[in-house]
Amino acid sequence: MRRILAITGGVGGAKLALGLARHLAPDEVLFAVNTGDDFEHLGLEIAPDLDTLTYTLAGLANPELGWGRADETWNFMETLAALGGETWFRLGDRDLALHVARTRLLAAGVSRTDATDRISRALGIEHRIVPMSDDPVRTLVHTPDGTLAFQHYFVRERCAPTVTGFTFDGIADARPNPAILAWLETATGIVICPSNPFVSVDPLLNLPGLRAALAACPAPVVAVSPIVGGQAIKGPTAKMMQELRVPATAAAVAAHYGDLLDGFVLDRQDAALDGALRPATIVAQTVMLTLADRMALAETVLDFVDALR
Ligand code: FO1
Repeated sequence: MRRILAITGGVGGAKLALGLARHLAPDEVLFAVNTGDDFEHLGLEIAPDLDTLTYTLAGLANPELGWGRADETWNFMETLAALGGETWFRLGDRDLALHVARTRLLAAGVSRTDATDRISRALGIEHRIVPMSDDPVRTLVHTPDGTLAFQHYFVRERCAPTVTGFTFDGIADARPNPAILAWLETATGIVICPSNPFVSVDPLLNLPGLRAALAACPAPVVAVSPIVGGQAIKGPTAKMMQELRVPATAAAVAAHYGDLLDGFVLDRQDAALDGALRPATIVAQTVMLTLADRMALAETVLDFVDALR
């Protein structure tokens, strides 16, 4: 039996996560999700990466936007705009209900882990999704003009400012989710989904003790490159790498994870790097346009993990 820990951030990670969920039973995979993107907005607790994975696994994700819900309507936003409210971060009518539900659970003293469980179960998800920590961690984006909260950089400023670095506010006092540490005791593989290494995966790896726990776990760690042929499939990963003066290449992503990795999955476009990196490599089609692509990549990754055991 497999026991996979899948580490995931936003849209790209959720695609592979869906493929993994189609191959693995609920007791064979734990999805550990970045919460550095979380913020409080309009009085609501928003957890974008948890939301994206939750909607994806529930079959409710908005395929055009990549975030939020399918079949969305925007009456709340339009009404808020008419009242002169803040509309740079769009909350659809259906999506809004999830944030209200989460906010009420957290206000009642329910942990983020239990709130996530309750919401995902209510949406019919059998696989387990856990926030990386029950403690708040906030990704801050440093730019030459000052520091921005992550969603202000990402959504409000549309990733336009030049990035000089990131910090994860609260991380020193945040404990890794105990469910993740417990899972590692019996894990047979760790998969880092094709999420942004700097803002989606690093918050998790920087939680006190978590990187060491991953390294100490005998299961192989395999990452899937979010960079294909020098470009990010989605989002600002390549732009960030250029601004951080790191080459925007799959090789640089593998180097970023360093000795944590036992295996690295390259896209066909980067086949020239196969065998030329420190971890073991395989070449696959990592661009996931269809459900079949997601399932095929998940199967390839799971076979690679098994081969490295
Ligand atoms: N991303 C946007 O680009 N614009 C939005 O208005 C927006 C709203 C939004 C609401 C709820 C939610 O869970 C996510 C939302 N996102 C939006 C996505 C998002 O914040 C980012 O894609 C992630 O933080 C990056 O992983």
